[in-house]
Amino acid sequence: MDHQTIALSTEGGVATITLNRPEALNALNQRMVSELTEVLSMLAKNDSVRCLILTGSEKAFCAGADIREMAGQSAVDMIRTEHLHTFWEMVGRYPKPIVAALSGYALGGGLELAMSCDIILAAEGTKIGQPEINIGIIPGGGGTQRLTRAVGKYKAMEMILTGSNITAEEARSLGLVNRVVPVGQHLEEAKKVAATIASKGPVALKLAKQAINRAQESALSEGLEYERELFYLLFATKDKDEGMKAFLEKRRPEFKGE
Ligand code: DAK
Repeated sequence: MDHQTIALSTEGGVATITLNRPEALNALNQRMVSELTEVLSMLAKNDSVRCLILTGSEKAFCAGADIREMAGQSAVDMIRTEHLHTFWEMVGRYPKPIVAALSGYALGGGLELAMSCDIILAAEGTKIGQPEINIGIIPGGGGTQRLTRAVGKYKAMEMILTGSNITAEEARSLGLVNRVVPVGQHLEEAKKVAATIASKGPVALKLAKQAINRAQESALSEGLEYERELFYLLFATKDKDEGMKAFLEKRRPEFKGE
């Protein structure tokens, strides 16, 4: 597919997807959702890619779903937009780590997209929120669930019921953002984190992500059992042999995802 709304670049095991609809502050329209779905599926199958970065521009990570497009849609139209559900499902269960690098605005579906990623870095002053209530709807891409798990019931209630934004700094203090960096440095910082992640064993990365995500949705005893099973499974990989051998031989490991 010829990409009109996103850009893709890859370097040393890290793929960077840049949202690119500057005229609409990177609002997610159907075209962008289709392009993201296509690129994410392709990168999931590409063994040379071990970590992804999702970013936008300095002015906006993403101002949410495209209101111009949604304005004319009925409930039935929304129910029929199968690709939307496929997309949100796919990002939420993506097999490789994704670092979100925010700047400017991360609102509505934009924040939901960031929360579906695994690590969130933000430039100073980034405005973060779920403003859907201001246009007569509620979050539809997981915001009521993921935000509540991230910041707790009361802050989530305040953000979602009032529709007001918080800053990157406040989001960091709430545990919603990993790190706040100076304006213009969010992508550089994300590249450093992603390069570190990309140097690890891909199978271990995948299973670690799976186990942490399970903690979000299961009882502790079930999560612990799941972790144990995945932990044992890693002892069947060559990467485990290589990682431990490299440690004992005092050299850097070369993980192959086997
Ligand atoms: N949609 C479409 N266009 C948008 C947009 C959006 N979300 N946000 C900004 N734009 C456009 C503006 O219309 C304007 O276009 P022109 O008028 O120049 O043609 C251009 O971007 C620049 O925006 P502003 O002139 O408004 O810029 P300001 O700096 O004054 O304000 C702002 C920036 C971000 C505060 C403001 O643009 C704003 O409030 N934007 C709307 C934010 C918002 O309400 N976001 C939530 C949208 S609802 C689902 C999953 C998810 C969702 C839905 C369903 N399913 C799985 C079913 C998600 C829903 C949402 O995100």
